[in-house]
Amino acid sequence: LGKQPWWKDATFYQVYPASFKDSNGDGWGDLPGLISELDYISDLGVDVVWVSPIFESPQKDMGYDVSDYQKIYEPYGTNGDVDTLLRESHKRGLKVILDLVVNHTSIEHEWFKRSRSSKDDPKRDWYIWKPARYDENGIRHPPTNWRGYFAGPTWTWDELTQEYYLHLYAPDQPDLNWDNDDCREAIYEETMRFWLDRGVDGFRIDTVNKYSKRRDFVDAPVTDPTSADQPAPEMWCNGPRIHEFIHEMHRKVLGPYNAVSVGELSNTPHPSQVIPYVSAAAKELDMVFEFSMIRLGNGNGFGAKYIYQPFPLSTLKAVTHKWQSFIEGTDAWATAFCENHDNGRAVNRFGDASTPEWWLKSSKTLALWQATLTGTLFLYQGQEIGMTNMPESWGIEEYKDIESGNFYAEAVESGDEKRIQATMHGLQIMGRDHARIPFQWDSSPNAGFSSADAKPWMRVHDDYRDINAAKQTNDPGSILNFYKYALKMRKEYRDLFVFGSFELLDPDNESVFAYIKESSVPRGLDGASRKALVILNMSQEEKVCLDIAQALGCLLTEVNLLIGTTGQSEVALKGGQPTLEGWEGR
Ligand code: TEU
Repeated sequence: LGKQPWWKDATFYQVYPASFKDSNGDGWGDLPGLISELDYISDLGVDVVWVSPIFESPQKDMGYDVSDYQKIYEPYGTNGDVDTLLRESHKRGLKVILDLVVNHTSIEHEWFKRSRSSKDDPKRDWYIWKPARYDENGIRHPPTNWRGYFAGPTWTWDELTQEYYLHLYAPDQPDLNWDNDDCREAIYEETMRFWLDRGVDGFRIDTVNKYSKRRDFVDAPVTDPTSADQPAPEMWCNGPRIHEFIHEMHRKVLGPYNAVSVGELSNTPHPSQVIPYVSAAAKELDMVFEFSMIRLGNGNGFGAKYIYQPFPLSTLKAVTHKWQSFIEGTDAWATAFCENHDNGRAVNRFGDASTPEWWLKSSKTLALWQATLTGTLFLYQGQEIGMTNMPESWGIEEYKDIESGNFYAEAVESGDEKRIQATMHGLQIMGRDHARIPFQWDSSPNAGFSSADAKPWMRVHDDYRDINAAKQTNDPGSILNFYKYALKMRKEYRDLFVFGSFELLDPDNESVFAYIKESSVPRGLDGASRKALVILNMSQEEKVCLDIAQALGCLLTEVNLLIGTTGQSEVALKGGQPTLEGWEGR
């Protein structure tokens, strides 16, 4: 393998701070709470903690709307708490990365207040301002017909200076103008070096491919004639100067600080577009999150995101294969993940949460899938205990996310009962809220997230007495202990699982997901390389096991079971045939 950067075989663990652990009973998670659980995180066997945004913010989008990059949002704690977090983490051999949200700021940020104050303000050009268009009746329209990610137009009219400003997300999140040199320098200095100087190890970089907008500001093609606003990601994703900007960020900040970086790369489904961001020679980003897998089930077109589109297992397999093998023969690097704070829980989307038995079995099988994938592995808080989506019986009032609220409101406005129901159904599977409910620590009131008399900012799941970390810590057959074991195995056989190649078997099989990981490191006297066969039964039905020896091209006596979700060392024989139980993985 040669010498590899440390972050390649590291496992990252994402903490959503508002929902992880509340130390002071205000119902909102905080840094002292996170610090108090660092032993839990470290015992899991992960290497890096990624903390979602903790900066000063009006919280219109849960801190992805920053009003002061150098100050911690008071309910989370203080800058001093960050120092403690860094010290206590580093002591345990954990690194810490923060969430860097610099495509946009909050409207409450000083920069934007200055920018909107006058057309002559030196910071006017730090945001994207455009004059209105007027039709033949003198009615005012935005400069383009673009639809934003959270529904509605990407432009908001500002009375004071009589122009529109651009926002790809909420009107409270105006886009910064990266074409302005001073603006970029301020981002590097005030949002990045400030925290790197304090000892932060790197950043998860929000919406990293949207900094360079196309300069012509033209209308997007009309794909939805019923709407005033049209999907237009090609107007702002992977724009003309994007690689120049990211390379500059690397040269001026990430490189000199030796900071690890993982960028969020939505709307970029072609390997040829992804490679330039993560090729080592390009010196841009260490890693990115490519979205094809995490988007499975989303409806097409912006307005349709929450109209659920069922997909067959073969699609999940094909997408996994594509984003496992795209780095072969390149100097680029991959990531593996199936959860984050913007999506429903994996067991509800890719596993089976229909009964406690299938929940347990499928959560372990998903763990085995993730732990055997090539690239750097990212876990999301609660994934390791199989936390599930909010119950379907919970009404729309339990959904707090701005995107959920806006898409639901849009459906209601349409007056179309079918669309309202379909949107609710989609939200129940894919809503961003599911991942944001309080972490289930134990069976005490409020799941041990907050004190018993507190009112958590999101409702605690009804099932927390059955699904919680304390219970699973003491149960050798738990999902949590399976994760710990799987992460150890992943490290021990890193040449196979982290660095190995990926070969998909039987791509059309709609029940069994099987693949071979092969190491490039020769072993034994004959110089042959080690292989692992991963077989995951992604269905409730028993399935005849494929011919293991044949798949691996060796004798069955040469095959060892490294890990299995049932704890059985032998494959069960049913009617003389080796058989996998429902949702068994080996
Ligand atoms: O998300 C960016 C993004 O493009 C989406 O994945 C996002 O989930 C949204 O649902 C698109 O419809 C990042 C953050 O992860 C997200 O939480 C923020 O809301 C967003 O940026 C804006 O900062």
